[in-house]
Amino acid sequence: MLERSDLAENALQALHDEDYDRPFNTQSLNADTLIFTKGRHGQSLDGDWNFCVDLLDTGLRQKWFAMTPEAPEDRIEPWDYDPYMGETVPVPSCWQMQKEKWYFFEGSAWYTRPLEHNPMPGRRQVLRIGAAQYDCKVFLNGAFLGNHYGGSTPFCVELTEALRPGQNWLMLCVNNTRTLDRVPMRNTDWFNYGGVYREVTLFDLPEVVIRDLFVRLEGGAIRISAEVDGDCTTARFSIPELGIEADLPLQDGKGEITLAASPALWSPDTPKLYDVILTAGADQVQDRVGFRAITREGTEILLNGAPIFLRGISVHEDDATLGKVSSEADIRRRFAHAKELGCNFLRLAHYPHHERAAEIADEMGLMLWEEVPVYWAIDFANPATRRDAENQLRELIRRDRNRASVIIWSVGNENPDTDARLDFMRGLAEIAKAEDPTRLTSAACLVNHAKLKIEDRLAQHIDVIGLNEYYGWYEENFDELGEIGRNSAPDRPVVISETGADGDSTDQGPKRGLFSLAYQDEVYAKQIETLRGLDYVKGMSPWILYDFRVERRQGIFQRGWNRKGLIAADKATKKPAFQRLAAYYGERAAIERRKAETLGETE
Ligand code: GCB
Repeated sequence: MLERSDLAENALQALHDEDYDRPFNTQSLNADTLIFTKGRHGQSLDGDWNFCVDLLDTGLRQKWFAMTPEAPEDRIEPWDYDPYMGETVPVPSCWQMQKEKWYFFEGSAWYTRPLEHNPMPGRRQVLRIGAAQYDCKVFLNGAFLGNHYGGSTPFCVELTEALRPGQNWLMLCVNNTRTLDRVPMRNTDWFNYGGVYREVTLFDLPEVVIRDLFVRLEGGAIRISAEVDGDCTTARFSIPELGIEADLPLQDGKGEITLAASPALWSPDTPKLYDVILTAGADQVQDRVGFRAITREGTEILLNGAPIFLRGISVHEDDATLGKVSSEADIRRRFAHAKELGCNFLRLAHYPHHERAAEIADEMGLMLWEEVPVYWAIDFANPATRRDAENQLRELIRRDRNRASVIIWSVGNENPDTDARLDFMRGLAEIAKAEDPTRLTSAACLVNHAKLKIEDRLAQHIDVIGLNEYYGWYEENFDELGEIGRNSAPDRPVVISETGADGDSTDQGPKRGLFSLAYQDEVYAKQIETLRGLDYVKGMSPWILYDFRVERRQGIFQRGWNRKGLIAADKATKKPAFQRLAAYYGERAAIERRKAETLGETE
């Protein structure tokens, strides 16, 4: 902790130092410091935290994190922030949703809370933050413990050494400023929320800690990879329902085994999950895992060897009152609406969604496309940007690779066709395969508008070509869509990852023309008519389930919202296009059922 005289000294120096944040931008909290937490019970640190917005980064300059708690009447120096008292906000939350004056705030904000600690020999304490948008620096009792980049993936930090008996002070500095080198960059079509908006948990762990567990069906057998920290040479793996019990030998903390087994396969119709348990030393984790194979062959996508059509819908994490916070109820409502639409698939755009989403999709039998925010004009030539994107992808995959529902890792969306982009995104696709060879990769690719044809150099490096097309909306000549369809002969499956039109369902919405509900419905009708004839299109996830908040949409029918939702922002009012898509998906599902029946008869 700083002495008082240091504080004064420090305040002065801080006025002249523009390199003040350099020591804190270490990116030391990353995929390699994550700890597997499924099946663990931690102490929730959710609830009220002291809070202060800090536009000028005064806190980092003056080292607010190092101030010794002191009653105001005992202080001999003026403080510019009171970390230990004063205003609070709930965690998780987005500050934009807490006070109107913070609605457009972009910058640093400080979160502080006390932490009681009762030291026990041989125990380790690890803090896990579900997500903080975008850069989060962690301090404990004045010591800087590391920082994390990336607004939608979890990160862990070990507190053991820095904790002291009794009361401790935990401080987070969270910064949501949009900059050129971030992922995403400065310009997005979703709202730049800020804050600690997912759960914060403290885990009390033994000395030997299971860092990672990856369980999947690979080549018809069950394959298990584990990583363990600490002195341990063998872990024990089991799936009680399958009668599986096996030793997993570890070398330098890592081990892999393959076990012959015939589990019931997971599918949307039979979303069967098994409890899996890994024990290492005194540590144990548990997960619920489904086994299935997702592959591609020519232009087909195969689930457990059978061709499927992805009846999907795209969805953001956005809520009129909660912002980017996703409650369990919100995720369940999202999926219930998708089911009502006839979906078997959702595109979780454009960043990793709350981890409960994939767990719930596992149980409900929905397939998912998960994605990192490599969106539009990323600074592809910048190595720091690449490091950040690669880390976000690794964190997402390590978080969710035990989820049978996740069938696609997407490495980006609508990025300009440059050499730097190709190198960057090909690299991401390779990382996805290295981290997880059991899923398909994709990205929203490009169309050559001169040749009217799907053409993207990235396509040969991914499994599924995602295509965002807005014929009837941004592209007015609808006939071109059919032409693109006819001119293209992709060698792999295409999924229409976006299509749609705005429809303003409020009282101010127009009765006809652009932004009317009737026009939105008409676009869906024409899209369905054109796409249904394209054999290589193996799925679609139109844009989007709900209207969502965004700064860049300020037209008279938008007023701060992207209104391409099939359901309005109240998450209740369905627009006519909802029924239009539901009717088409009903028809497709019937075709799929008939196909499956004939296949069953001939087998
Ligand atoms: C797109 C983007 C998506 C936008 C959407 C739109 O192509 O991928 O993020 O929100 O179009 O509404 O313009």
